[in-house]
Amino acid sequence: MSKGKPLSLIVATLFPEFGIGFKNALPWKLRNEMKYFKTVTTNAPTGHQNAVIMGRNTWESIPAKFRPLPNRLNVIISSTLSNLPNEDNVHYYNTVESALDALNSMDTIHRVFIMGGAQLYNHCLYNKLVDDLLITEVYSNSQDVEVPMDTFLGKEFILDNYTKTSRDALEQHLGFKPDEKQTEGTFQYEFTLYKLK
Ligand code: FOL
Repeated sequence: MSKGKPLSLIVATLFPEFGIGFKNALPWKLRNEMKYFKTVTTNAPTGHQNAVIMGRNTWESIPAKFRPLPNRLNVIISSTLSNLPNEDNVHYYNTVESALDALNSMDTIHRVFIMGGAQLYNHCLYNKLVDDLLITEVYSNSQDVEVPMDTFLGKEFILDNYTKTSRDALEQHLGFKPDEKQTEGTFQYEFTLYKLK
């Protein structure tokens, strides 16, 4: 394992419980939020591209027409490495540590993002592999309809070990000014940056 390229975790979570999924899918459809994910993970200087690291379940949750995610090196972590497609711009590793070692030695890779799911997020959090958390805080507007959730981030661990930064720090990190508080359907959300204490 090595320190090298900036390593960020990117996630949209339902507050206050830090729910992230239901039945191996996102529990909502937030068009502009997905656009933010795409922009942030794709933006790289000319001649470079970013890498997105995901677990096999997350890979399978991406609609076939969108994968591999274009203009990014797609890195899939799978302990079995079986039944995986052989595609351009898709690399496989057994562990996230071996993936990071390999990516750190690739000159054309700019930033590296951990994009889920829960197993990979929580492994990277508990092992303090990531310094920056790009968290979209999602809130439900609806009091009577509960959002179904069966997958969560380690909320206590995040609040104990990370601090939410200012909007300025977020803009500096991203290199652009994202939209402020937004509403889509029955959800409100806000883009934030948390840093390791
Ligand atoms: N982080 C954030 N902030 N929001 C998310 O929705 C999110 N989702 C995942 C990981 N981190 C996230 C994992 N799930 C696609 C689909 C599912 C997914 C991640 C990405 C996907 O298809 N992305 C396309 C854009 C699709 C579209 O335009 O609708 C891409 O090119 O990034």
